[in-house]
Amino acid sequence: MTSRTLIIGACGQIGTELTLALRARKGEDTVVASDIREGDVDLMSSGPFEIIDATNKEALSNCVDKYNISEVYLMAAMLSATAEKHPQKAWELNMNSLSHVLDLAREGKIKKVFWPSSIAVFGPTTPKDNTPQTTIMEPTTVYGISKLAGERWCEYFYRTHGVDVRSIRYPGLISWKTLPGGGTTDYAVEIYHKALEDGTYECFLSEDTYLPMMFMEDAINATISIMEAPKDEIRVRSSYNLGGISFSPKEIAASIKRELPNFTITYRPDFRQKIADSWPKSIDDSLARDDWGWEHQYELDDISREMLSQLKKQRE
Ligand code: AKB
Repeated sequence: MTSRTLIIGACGQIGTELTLALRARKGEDTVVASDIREGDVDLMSSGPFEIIDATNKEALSNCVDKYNISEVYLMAAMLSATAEKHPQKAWELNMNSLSHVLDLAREGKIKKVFWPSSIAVFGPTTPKDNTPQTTIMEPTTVYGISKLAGERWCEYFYRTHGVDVRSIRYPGLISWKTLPGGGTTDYAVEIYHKALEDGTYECFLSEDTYLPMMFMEDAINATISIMEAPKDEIRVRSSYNLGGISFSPKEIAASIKRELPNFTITYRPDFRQKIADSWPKSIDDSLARDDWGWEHQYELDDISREMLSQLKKQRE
């Protein structure tokens, strides 16, 4: 039987675009999408889809057997802001799903695993500018703690059981196809929607809060590149820093104004400000560039042009 790829959490912000990109690349039938609930029609109609709770090991194992799965992308997770409201649930989802997938790989049922980490693994004691790959990591959010623990599990399973697991520390991701849900960097997507709907946006972070960010197309390219790289090029088995660009709410507003001169922004920081303040402002991703040839394409103004033109088309 043909071996297939399984995306867990396929209806989320990254999962949706990753599933469509992998189907275009590998063939629609060979990429199985799964999530706890139904999602985008394009995604559901373009290939196999299964409802699966990522914390249910038996359901995962049955799906792996049913479709002869050899590669898994585990994209299901509760993000930083929602996780602060439901810490126990976040911990269970983020950790149990990873533990099940790593276990299935250790048992030899899966050959290769992708698992997303995040800039949230860093904390207030981490150097903030051009944050190095290896540095102080004392995350203060439950999401960050789960991602840091997950990184240690990945490296442990690689070293102890030879599991071929690969990972990226994603920055904030900006996309027009699917809305993000429950993250601290979500403002950088909401702002484009509000710019077109209302011409104004009230930002939940302060104007000078710099965070590392990336356009979704770059993130998808990075994800596929790291998974397709020869095994011996992947020297980091916890997770690679991935930077892209870095900007503040004031700078993204200025970039939108270049396209929509009447756009205005106001600031009302909420509980997410504290989370953002604990994260890096920019990331040193030279190891990803050296090891598997990572390169970003989109700068802030490219992202603004693309976001506004795609969202305008969706509204027509
Ligand atoms: C979040 O804001 O929680 C995520 C992340 C940076 O991992 N986008």
